Amino acid sequence: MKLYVNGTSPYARKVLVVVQEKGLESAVETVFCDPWSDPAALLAVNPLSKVPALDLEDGTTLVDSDLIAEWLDASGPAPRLLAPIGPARWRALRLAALARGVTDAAFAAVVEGRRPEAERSAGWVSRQTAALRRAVPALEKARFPDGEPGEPEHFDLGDIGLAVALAYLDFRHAALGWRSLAPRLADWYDEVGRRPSMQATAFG
Ligand SMILES: N[C@@H](CCC(=O)N[C@@H](CS)C(=O)NCC(=O)O)C(=O)O
Repeated sequence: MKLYVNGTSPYARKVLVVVQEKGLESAVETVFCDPWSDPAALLAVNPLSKVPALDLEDGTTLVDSDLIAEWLDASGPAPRLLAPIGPARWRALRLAALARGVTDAAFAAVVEGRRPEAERSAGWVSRQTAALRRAVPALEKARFPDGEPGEPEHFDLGDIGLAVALAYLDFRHAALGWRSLAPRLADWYDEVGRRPSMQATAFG
């Protein structure tokens, strides 16, 4: 199967981390492309011209990072990155949704900054930045509810979304200083950021 990605997309990185955590590197051919230039090969897989997009052997195409991550988890080998229906699954999905919202706000602010100057909205960027300031402490609370001890060895789809969202804040929003908003999350991130899957998929 072919996975369309680029090197600076947080959505693509989330899926690349899943590929590594599942040990699927030899089953997945990674194709780097620029989605903003509407390359024909990507459009054939994703008419939205967004990465990530996955082209399966039987011609089925999957778009959207969360769908692709869940599909790779369900159809690939152990370890399972999403628990069966029950509290652990809801915890992971809740965390994944909040982390995705942080990624969306962070990415929207970056895209806004790339528009021609006359078309940029400072108000839109500050709305996204305010959302990030509120959401980072909420992420910490969602990851460590009521003093629950950290489990760095546990790295499910919720944690992967969270780790990649924080990595993207470092990459594109260093001025936010997210670590001072969520010191416990910062310790957790220092730990999980050393995982081979995170190291092998660094932005750039
Ligand atoms: N909800 C999608 C978002 C994907 C997305 O927006 N990808 C960006 C790269 S970070 C992209 O390809 N943008 C190109 C465009 O919007 O034209 C997902 O989770 O996969």
